[in-house]
Amino acid sequence: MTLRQSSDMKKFKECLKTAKEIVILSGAGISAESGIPTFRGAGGYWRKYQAASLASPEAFRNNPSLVWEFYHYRREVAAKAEPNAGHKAVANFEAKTSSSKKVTVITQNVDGLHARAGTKSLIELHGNLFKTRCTKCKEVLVNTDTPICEALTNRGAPDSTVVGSDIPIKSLPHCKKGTCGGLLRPHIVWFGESLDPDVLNKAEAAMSTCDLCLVVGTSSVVYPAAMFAPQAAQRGAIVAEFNLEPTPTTSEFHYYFEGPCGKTLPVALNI
Ligand code: BJW
Ligand code: ZN
Repeated sequence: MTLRQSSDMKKFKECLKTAKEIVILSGAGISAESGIPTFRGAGGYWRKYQAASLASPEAFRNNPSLVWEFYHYRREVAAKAEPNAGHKAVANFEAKTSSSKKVTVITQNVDGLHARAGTKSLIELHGNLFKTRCTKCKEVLVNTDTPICEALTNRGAPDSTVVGSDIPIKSLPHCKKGTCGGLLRPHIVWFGESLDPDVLNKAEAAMSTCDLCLVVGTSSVVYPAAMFAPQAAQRGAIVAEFNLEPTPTTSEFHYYFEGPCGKTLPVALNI
């Protein structure tokens, strides 16, 4: 589909005023201004590893110690980070329009910053850094302990000169439910894993009825999230993208607002 694209903020705000069901689909870019590295690009490395190479079931099977060090580091960074003007603009918009509009925030982020900014109607597509799942009994629990286990104290340094990881499996976090004792893993959707069907259904339901979608700070290369907004545009919903640079899907959308979303969102959502 080829659209005549606009960066006319005034026109976009008119659409926002009249829209009844709005989805805000966010990615790592919305948390970049809170100091959380994005996945693709220069910041997407921990030690010598690209983040994506540690976010996989194979990586966890091969070296759970290394993967837990990586997630321990990420948990510490996220816990110390604060929601920024972009997260706050989204939460304020939801709060002030809740009686007149249905607003749903679908995030690919696992850092918890949308919730901490006050967003209520939130779908976390890829899980949450502060939840664990037992590899044996599958119980999911919120866990904000820092560190999550004694053995991770002073571990997880991102320095590329640190090599290997040798925490014995018995010292990594384990399930405390009854006699289970299974190894815990982060409750995160890794590459090649399916999204939680309930979570995916909720996201697809919101996407299928929205009349306006804001796509914020995502490279739109990871599926299934990458196809949500293009599909919405194809069935006639208005889609506006907020990013530092064009993405593979930009040409499919009606509006494109370039710049840090900590600056563009507070303007766009202030109606
Ligand atoms: C700013 C900014 C500022 C910066 N202001 N903007 C169909 C075709 C091909 C492949 C597949 C397919 N369907 C499924 C797949 C396989 C795979 C996939 O998509 N691969 C692609 C890479 C090709 N998908 C999956 O495996 C998914 N599972 C699945 O579909 O199961 C069924 C299935 C499996 C296999 C085959 C077919 C079906 C699961 C995906 C789970 C993704 N998990 C991760 C890791 C989480 C781990 C963790 O956090 O520890 O989630 S990957 C990583 O990417 C993370 C993110 O949520 C996700 C998206 O990244 P995001 O948010 O877009 O970040 P970036 O860094 O890419 O982009 C940041 C953007 O912000 C940039 O555009 C910047 O310009 C911008 N920006 N500062 C505004 N201030
Ligand atoms: Zn268990």
